Amino acid sequence: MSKIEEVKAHVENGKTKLVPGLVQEALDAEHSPQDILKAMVAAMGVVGDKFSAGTIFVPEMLIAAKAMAKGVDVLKPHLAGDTSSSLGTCVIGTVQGDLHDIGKNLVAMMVESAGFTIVDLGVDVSAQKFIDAVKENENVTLVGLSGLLSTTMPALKDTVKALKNSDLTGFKVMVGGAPVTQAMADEIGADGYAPDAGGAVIKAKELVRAA
Ligand code: B1M
Repeated sequence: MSKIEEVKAHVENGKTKLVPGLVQEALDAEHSPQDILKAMVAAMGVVGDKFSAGTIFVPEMLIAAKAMAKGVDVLKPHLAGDTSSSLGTCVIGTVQGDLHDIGKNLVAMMVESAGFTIVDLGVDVSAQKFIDAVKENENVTLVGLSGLLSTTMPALKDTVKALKNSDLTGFKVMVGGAPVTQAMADEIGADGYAPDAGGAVIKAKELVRAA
């Protein structure tokens, strides 16, 4: 088994203590940080499939998420890019009712490395909290909304609507998360959508530079 396969297997099995060391060993074995990240994301896909199949339950999902987060901590400095440009502040969070934060954290990390200052509101964030954060922070050019559950798609829609109907200006709204699509983003009036963290960087820059 290659180091990268070991990382994947240990994330799947929620080996929180072993994953950071294995990620470091994979880096030392000259696997690219992007490939290691891809393996960890794939591991979470397997975890989700097992949950759907009823072979694992919420605690196992949670521990796998913790293992992945520990691995991402080791990868973070290796994924950071050019931070020399200043593209303003990105307020980001997972919408109300939703506690999933791994994808949102990856997007925040990559968008930060592209030159944005990040204000991360965390998970289960109400529309009002997003609005307050736009008011309270300087030079907000982007608001990022993440949603992972079908049941929180209405909260995503309501948050976009509340931001767009507020008297605040000067920022674009980007949405993402597994159930979100470009068609849905268009329908709910978001300015942009990205399917993954790499795409989020491209879309964030495009939205802000076009403003
Ligand atoms: Co939950 N969960 N979960 N879960 N969970 C899913 C999402 C699910 C698909 C699993 C399944 O059934 N197969 C399913 C949702 C089904 C649906 O609604 N369509 C589900 C469910 C049902 C639930 C609960 C309801 C389970 C229960 O209690 N019975 C519950 C809900 C709790 C709540 O939120 N209120 C629940 C709880 C949890 C845990 C807390 C145990 C844990 C989350 C821990 C944490 O995040 N800290 C968890 C986990 C780990 C998962 C899976 C297994 C993995 C999610 C993940 O981290 N993926 C997930 C199954 C799956 O995704 N296949 C599942 C890896 C991550 C890198 O990908 O988050 O998609 P992702 O992010 C990507 C893109 O989506 C995109 O870029 C990211 C990076 O590439 N992206 C953006 C994300 N946000 C973006 C924002 C952008 C742009 C792109 O712009 C701003």
